Amino acid sequence: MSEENVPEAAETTAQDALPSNYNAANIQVLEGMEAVRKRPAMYIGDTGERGYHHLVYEVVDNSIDEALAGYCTMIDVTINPDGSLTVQDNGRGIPVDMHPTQHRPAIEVVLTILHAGGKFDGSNYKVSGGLHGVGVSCVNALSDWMKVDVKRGGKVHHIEFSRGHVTKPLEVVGECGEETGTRVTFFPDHTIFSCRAFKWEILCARLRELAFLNKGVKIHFKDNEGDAHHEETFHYEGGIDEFISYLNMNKKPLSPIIHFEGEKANASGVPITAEVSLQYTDSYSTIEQTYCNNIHTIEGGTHLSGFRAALTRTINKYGADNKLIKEKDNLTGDDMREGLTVIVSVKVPQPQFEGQTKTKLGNGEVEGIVGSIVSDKLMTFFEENPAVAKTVIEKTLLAARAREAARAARESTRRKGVMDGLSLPGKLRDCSERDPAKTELFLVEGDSAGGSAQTGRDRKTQAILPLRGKVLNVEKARVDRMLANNEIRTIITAIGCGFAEEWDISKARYHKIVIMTDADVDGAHIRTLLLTFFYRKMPELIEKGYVYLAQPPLYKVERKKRSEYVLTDGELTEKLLTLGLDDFEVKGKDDQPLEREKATALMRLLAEIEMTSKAVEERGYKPKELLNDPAAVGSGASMLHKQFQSLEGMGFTQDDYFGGYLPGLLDQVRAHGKQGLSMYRFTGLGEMDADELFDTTMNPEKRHMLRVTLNDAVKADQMFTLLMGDEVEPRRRFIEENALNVRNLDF
Ligand code: 0RA
Repeated sequence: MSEENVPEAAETTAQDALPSNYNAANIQVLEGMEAVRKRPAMYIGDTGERGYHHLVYEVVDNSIDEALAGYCTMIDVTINPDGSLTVQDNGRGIPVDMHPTQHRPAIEVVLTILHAGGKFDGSNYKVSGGLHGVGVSCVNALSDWMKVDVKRGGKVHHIEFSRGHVTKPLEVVGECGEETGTRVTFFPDHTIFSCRAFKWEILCARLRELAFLNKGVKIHFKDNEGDAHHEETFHYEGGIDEFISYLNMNKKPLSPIIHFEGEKANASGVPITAEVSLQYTDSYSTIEQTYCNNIHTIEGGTHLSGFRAALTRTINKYGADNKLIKEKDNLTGDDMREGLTVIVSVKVPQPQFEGQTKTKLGNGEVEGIVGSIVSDKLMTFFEENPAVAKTVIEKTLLAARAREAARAARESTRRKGVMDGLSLPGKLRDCSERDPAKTELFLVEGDSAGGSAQTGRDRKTQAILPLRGKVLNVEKARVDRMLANNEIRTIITAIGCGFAEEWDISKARYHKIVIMTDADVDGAHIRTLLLTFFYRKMPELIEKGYVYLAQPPLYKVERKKRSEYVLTDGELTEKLLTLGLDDFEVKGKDDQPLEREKATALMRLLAEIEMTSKAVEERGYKPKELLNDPAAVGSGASMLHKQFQSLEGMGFTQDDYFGGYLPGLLDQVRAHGKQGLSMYRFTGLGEMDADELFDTTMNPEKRHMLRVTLNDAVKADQMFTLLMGDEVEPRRRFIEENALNVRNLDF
């Protein structure tokens, strides 16, 4: 079809050329949309959770482009009650006039022809663009339906599609005066995707990142689905500098935030821009996040190597010139990056993405551009701030010494065969199966639970490693101290992937590593310490989804000689209420019995109110006063408000609660549920015998396990720093703020 070479003038003037040409255009649309639907993964990566959310990024990227071009200041993203999603912006609006060669409204062309999302005049290159940069037409092809409204030229235009084909042609539906903008609503095609819903956390992380990367753009995000109703606005005038302070919010800074930016034409005279922001903290870890055209380049590339080379060069030169670094100090780039948080963001006209996941920037010219702006400006910064330079270099020297000590420690353990899995730790009770895809390693708190687990397990596929005492907090220890810790060394050896430079995920001896700790404060602490270790030192285990949390039951409930295990407090309440409502009549305000469904909803709500009230009281407040104090803020106050609104929605008043009538009702129902029931609360894994532990927690047929995932790596980093790091005040504040929402502590 691209061979069809009709002169443009003939096309636009000769009316009778239209039908056949229109047909050709139709075929182009048909083929394009079908191609995407046939091989969706080729266009958006995959059809799971990642691809599902990628649809949103493709649409938002168009709005970001409008913002980068200077026409849009606000982007509104909403998850709708029906599971569809809306992206609205105040940009110029997608053009709606007749397309000169396609003889259809331009908007139809933009939304149905592959790669037609770019600007028509060719003067603008598209700098944003999703990972695959496929454009909004792909989203259309993969949506069960899409509805688009455009405000442009004083009119509101509307068009609808299904699976990439027009179902309602473009029409004018109203007037809008001077206003302009685009609103796209779509519902992904569930015959193509395995994912079923948009996740708040995933979208939040990306939208926040986009707001940091594109300073000044205001992104408003709202979740109207289910009873969640979250809402957040991301707007950062400070751009990537604010990104750095966000990333470092719980760390102790050793330097101010240092910002560089520059621009340079590439070989064809088109500008490449680079922006770098960095800060040193007293942490032992490094955060390097690089972006090209707003795409997170996870595998790095030329912008990262340009930055690293310049940092090493500059520190070495400044250190040598000022006699802070000697030849024998033998510093490496890694040493110079300990405690560093850096964002590198480049905008490149024709980016080349390489690597396994196509997230490695390949454009060679970028290396020099980033390198030269960093070298020049960092040297100037050091010269003007010698005290900061000295602090940074001292940290670097300490890192080098620790690295040398760690190397010696590794060398000696390797000689003993510990690191390569040749000699497995004596405490490990290994399984017989050798295919790691079929095996599981249980990290068990305490020797007694370890004993039960060892007796109860499936010897073929389940290995047990009992852990004695506390695991080292790797957030506060350098590598040398870490490798001197027995517990840590044993875990490294058992897993078999090695460590640091020798790390090799393909050597994993188990594809499930299950943390099994008691359901008490100590257990939670050990779990967090282990997660910190995996997250900081073996992140690939988490990325691959190899790390799990066992879910041992909290209660054993017996009734009529039948016993049952209950996992959580919430589940127990639910159980008691269900049993309690059997043969029990709950009366409403009008003295009429409530339907079972309504009674259940009421009891659930009352149990929630009871829980919130308790938490509020523990913090020294009176729920009733808090509710009626217009100045009251905080999670407790807002939660109570919502709960009492729901209660009023069911026809009850505050007095019904605070007067004691409703709490009495709840107690009655619970007491009724408890009749003939015996309950036992487990305080530790050690209380279960081998069979019981296997049945409830380890048996693959029956158990519940949570897979540890990373929806928001930035949040996870902050949380580990916060929970395990040195700063006391932010931790106290965090725990206080989240006392009502303990679930937040599990990431
Ligand atoms: C093509 C050309 C122009 C704008 C857009 C597309 C556009 C697309 C989307 C998608 C979501 N929001 C959007 N906003 C704009 C340029 C229009 C002009 O030159 O006036």
